[in-house]
Amino acid sequence: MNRKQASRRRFLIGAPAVAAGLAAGVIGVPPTASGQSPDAVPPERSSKSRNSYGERSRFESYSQRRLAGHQTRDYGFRNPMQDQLGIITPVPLHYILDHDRSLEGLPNDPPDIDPTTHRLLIHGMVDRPLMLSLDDLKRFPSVTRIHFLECNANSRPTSQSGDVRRSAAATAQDTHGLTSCSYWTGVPLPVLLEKVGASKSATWIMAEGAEVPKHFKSVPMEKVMDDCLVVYGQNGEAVRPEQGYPMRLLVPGYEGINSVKWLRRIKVVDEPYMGRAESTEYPSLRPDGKARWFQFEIGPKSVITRPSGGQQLAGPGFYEISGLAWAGGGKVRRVEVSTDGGKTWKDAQLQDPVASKAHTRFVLPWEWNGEEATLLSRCTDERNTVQPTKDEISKIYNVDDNYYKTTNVGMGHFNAIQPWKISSGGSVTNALFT
Ligand SMILES: Nc1nc2c(c(=O)[nH]1)N[C@H]1C(S)=C(S)[C@@H](COP(=O)(O)O)O[C@H]1N2
Ligand SMILES: [Mo]
Repeated sequence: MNRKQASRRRFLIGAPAVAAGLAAGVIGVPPTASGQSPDAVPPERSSKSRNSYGERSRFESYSQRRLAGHQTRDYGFRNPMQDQLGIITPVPLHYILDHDRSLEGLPNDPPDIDPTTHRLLIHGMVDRPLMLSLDDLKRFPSVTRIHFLECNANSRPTSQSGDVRRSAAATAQDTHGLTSCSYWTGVPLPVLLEKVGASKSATWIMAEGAEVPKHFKSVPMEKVMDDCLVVYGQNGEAVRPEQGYPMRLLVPGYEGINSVKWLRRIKVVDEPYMGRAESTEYPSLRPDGKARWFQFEIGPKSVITRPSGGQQLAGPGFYEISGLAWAGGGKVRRVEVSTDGGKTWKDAQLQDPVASKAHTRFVLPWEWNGEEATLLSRCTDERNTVQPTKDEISKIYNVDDNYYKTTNVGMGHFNAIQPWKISSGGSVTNALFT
């Protein structure tokens, strides 16, 4: 073993013990621990009743961040993905996106739904309309699957006031925090549609939520029959209120707006309903007036979460570059990482499990020499579709770089390769629009 390998080994072994001692946001190689012993036994504190719902350590402080300058009629929170380990988003940190609550003069809290009185109606072009309680739903055969959700506005380069997505100071939470990934439990929708005897000539469903503004969305029947679920479980417990308690539609790999929360009605129909979600707002508009319509599937995307914007490298030496990749079209096949601004690329290692339409953790060992560097990651999905650069997206939209500085128009599905710039002093900044 040469000296480099030896120090790397010490890092890997020593890391968990010393990580807690590092200042928040600082990442790097811990000092050698030879000749030292672990700290004394920590002080005991009286703790909460053992019967209560647990809490994390009081020393952990990462949290969701309220959406600033998003559409005023939307309310939500971004996920602190730069602090997340593995691929499952802790339920209390899952991003949130709710429409129209302020328009209706409603509080921002999710609707307070009693599961014993909540019902899901399945009707329309069916032989036997059905009214299901949560208990009824739980009597159907269930599946549990890992899937991400992502708002089509995630990473979108608009800059309403207070929005830092275009600034050098943006963190991964700012640029990519409107996506999260959970282990969902529920019933395949085709099973329920067979039970009601859905007509063979039906081509769409319309799904509606139970909240006062009654968000609704049309979903093509082909997608429904492929992999849609009605879920009631999230990471081993009931779907939490913000995510749609007691049940939500889950449309894996499609933009989040399809996954209707607080699901109370599914109507089997033969055309899309052309509500706001399909007509006026969600198509991605080009400056020349043309729009991409019915673009539901999330393209291949990735982001390095460590090191990422706002973090500070402790000094030259060994780092594990780590990030998340995902694709609405299936599994992530490959993630490449560049540490020299795109001149050369290396294959990152994909950590198990690599699930379909799920966040996938990638890692790459890296020796930082202390010079300026730009880190990039590029995802390829199982169909061999490759994550585009910003310039490739510009071509599709027929825009130049000035467009990004001024536009407040929604350019949804923005999945450009994200560059993080590392200064010689070790600070990490957003280099996408700066
Ligand atoms: N009933 C209902 N469902 C909804 C919404 C909503 O406002 N009401 N927002 C949609 C949008 S735009 C997104 S991105 C996802 C967000 O899901 P989450 O809040 O669980 O992250 O839910 C979708 N489902
Ligand atoms: Mo969304």
